[in-house]
Amino acid sequence: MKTLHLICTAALLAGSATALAHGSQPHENPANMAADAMTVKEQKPWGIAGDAEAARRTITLDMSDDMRFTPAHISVRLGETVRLRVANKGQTMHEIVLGTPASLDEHAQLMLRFPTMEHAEPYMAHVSPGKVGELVWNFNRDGSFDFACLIPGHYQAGMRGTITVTP
Ligand SMILES: [Cu+2]
Repeated sequence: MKTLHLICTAALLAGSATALAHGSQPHENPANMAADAMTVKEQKPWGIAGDAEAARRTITLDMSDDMRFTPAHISVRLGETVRLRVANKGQTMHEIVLGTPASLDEHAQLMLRFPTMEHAEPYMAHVSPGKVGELVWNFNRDGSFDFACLIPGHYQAGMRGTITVTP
């Protein structure tokens, strides 16, 4: 069941990559409609893409080659739109991906199986060594969530953190 779902997800990702490569017929290709739909804000269990103008607070996280986020825990208020600035203090590529433990586990397994897989969503930021990345997220669901670096090996080495969203 799990395996089947992973394969389907990979097929979907491959399909949309192909659509982007051959995007000359915007209204005839159902795959292009899927690509268009990706620009619409999608509600996730851990929140929704935020508007930069709505961000009243910036939280800065450091990412390091010892596979740690600092801080490894952040707290936000329900409904808050936060700008997350992620500074890569290391010599290798790192990323931050927000999610639930289950969504991150699943995504990490995909990354292991398809290491060159391109992924880009509003709830993630890939940051080159020495650079600072940013994402804006609206935490409109309360609960406990996770963030992680899903680069193969990093997640498995414990490059994760937690987010508490309180009403
Ligand atoms: Cu990393």
